[in-house]
Amino acid sequence: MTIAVLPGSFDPITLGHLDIAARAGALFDEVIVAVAHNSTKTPLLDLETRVRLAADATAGLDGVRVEIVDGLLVDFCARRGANAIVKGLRGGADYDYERPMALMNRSLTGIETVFVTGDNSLSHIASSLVRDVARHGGDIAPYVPDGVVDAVTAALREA
Ligand code: COD
Repeated sequence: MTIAVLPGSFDPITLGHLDIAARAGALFDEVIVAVAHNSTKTPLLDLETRVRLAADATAGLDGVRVEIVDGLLVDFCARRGANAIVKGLRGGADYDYERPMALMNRSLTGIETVFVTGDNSLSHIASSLVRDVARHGGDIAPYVPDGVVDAVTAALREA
């Protein structure tokens, strides 16, 4: 049984994240989409909403489930018996950002990070841009799974 952990802030989950989850699902028996509790970023969406949207979006993907990760990612991976961390790459900037984390995580416990190249047609999609477009009144529906537009709109109204 091979298990991969796909961590992120998922603030909100996008079609780019979903593409990586589907690709990881084809490579591993189980994929745990791990929603970070204590991200260094201050999220727009609360943890419960990010988890719910990720669970709804991945419901149709065999072997993919959603959990919350808090503390060190490698400790979570060890508790779940994970064989690898999966990260999605949109381009060189993602690689530069992810590479030190991959090396640190391997240095901590030996776990490998598998980099998956996403669909090129989704490579411009980032949660931060989605939030920015929504904040300025743009339509984010083409970039996110069902349910995300309403959740982001509600969160912005309350912010
Ligand atoms: N196409 C392909 N991949 C994509 C796309 C897209 N359109 N959009 C996002 N991705 C990928 C990202 O490159 C990333 O791999 C993943 O999806 C998640 O992205 P985000 O933006 O939701 O999540 P991040 O980058 O904010 O998450 C950072 C983590 C929470 C994963 C990181 O901070 C972490 O591991 N924290 C745990 C604490 C820890 O262990 N720290 C020590 C690490 S060395």
